[in-house]
This record gives sequence, structure tokens and C-alpha cells, in this order.
Amino acid sequence: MLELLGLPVAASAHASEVDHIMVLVHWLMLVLFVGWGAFFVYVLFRFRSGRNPRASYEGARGRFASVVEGGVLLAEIVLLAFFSIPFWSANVDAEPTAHHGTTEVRVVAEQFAWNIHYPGADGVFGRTAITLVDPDNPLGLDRRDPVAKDDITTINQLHLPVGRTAVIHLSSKDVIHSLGMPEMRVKQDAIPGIVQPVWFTPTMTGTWEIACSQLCGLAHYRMKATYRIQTPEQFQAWLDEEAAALQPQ
Ligand SMILES: [Cu+2]
Repeated sequence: MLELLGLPVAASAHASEVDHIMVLVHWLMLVLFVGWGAFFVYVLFRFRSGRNPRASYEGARGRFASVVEGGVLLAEIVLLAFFSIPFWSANVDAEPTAHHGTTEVRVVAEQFAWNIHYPGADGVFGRTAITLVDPDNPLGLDRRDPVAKDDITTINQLHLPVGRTAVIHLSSKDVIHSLGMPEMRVKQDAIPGIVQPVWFTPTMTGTWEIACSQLCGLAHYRMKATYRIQTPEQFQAWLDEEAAALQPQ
């Protein structure tokens, strides 16, 4: 079943669990589709006008329909209670489980780009202010703030190391966007006024695309970024390179 769904590669620690739930939901949908489809064809034949010239005002008799409905309800309750809710509480609601520490990064969505903000060597995000936002400084980062001096910012380029839990502090400057990272099995709305943590642990290196997953305006179609999962050494080398580029010439 998993192959039939044509899902992208599963490249994060929780991905196989998401896929498992998706497979279960699709099995239920398949059973319902075939079952209800067969019932529909049966009804078309059984209650054809040739045999039933007058409409019945009593409707269906017998308890078959309620038993089937009860079975569908039960299957849905099992999916929710034993799969979806436990998954959500362990992978979304819980504190991030740090695998070899965490990589903290801010992602600020705007029409129509993804602004990425790393805290730099000191591990502390510098101050940002809406009054400092301009085309050269889309994050509004205050470089006069001592802890902001080493901060690294990029546009539409997210780098993360493999095997380490990534915590993305996601927000938006204007309208609702959505951070979609299919290979990580991550999708989270970016909502103005809310900083939403998103966390996951990449398990595979590769280069993929972040696509905005909420229709956010006329140029929504081109609101995409590249995310690159690298070995810790490659990631550190990239950070060093970016940090070196920050030094005044
Ligand atoms: Cu968008």
C-alpha cells in the first residue's frame, strides 16, 4: 500500500509513523469506497422504479445500516485514539527530544519568500524590530545588538544537519503561509502574531524544496525555498563560510 501512495522519500525520524497512519487511513477509505459503491449499485437495482412504482414512505427496515455505521465509527475512533492522538502528543505537543542537541533556527514567512535566521556562534538570536525591516534587512535584525553581530540570515535557503533535532521557530510577517517539507513529513501554518515551534529529526542527507502550502497571494506559486540536510561537518563548514562573509572587509 505504501508504494501505491507515491509518497516522497521518508527522511525524518517520525516519517515512518506518519506513513503508517496514512496507510491505515487509506485502507479504511478503500473499504468504505468499495463497500458504499457496492451498496449504491445494489440500491439502484433493488429499488428500481419497475419493481417499486410507488415510493415507500417508511424507508429502510432492519438494523444492517446502523450496524455498518457503528463499525465505521469504531474504526475511526480506533484510528484517532490509538494512532493519531498518541502520535500528535509524542511528536508535536511534547518538548523536542534532543538527538545530539538541537539546531535552533527562526523561519519568518512573507509574501513571497522564506527568511531564515540562525543565532550564530553564541547560540542567541539577536533582537529584531519591525521598524528596522527594509528590503536589505527583511528580518528587521538589529546588528547593533551585541548578540546579533554573529547572526546568520539567508533568504530561501535552509541548511540543517542530519541526525540532530531541528527546532524551527516559525512565524509570518503578513498573511498565513504554511511550511511544507514533504520529505520530513512536516507541514505547519505560519501565522502572523504567533511563533510556532516545529521540530523533527532529519535522518537522511539531501536537497529538497520547501513549498508554501497555503494559498497566500498572487505569487504564492513561486514562494519556495531550498532545504538542504547535510552532514554535521558540511553544515558547520557552511556556517563558518557564512560567518566569515559577515566580517567587515
Ligand atoms: Cu505563502
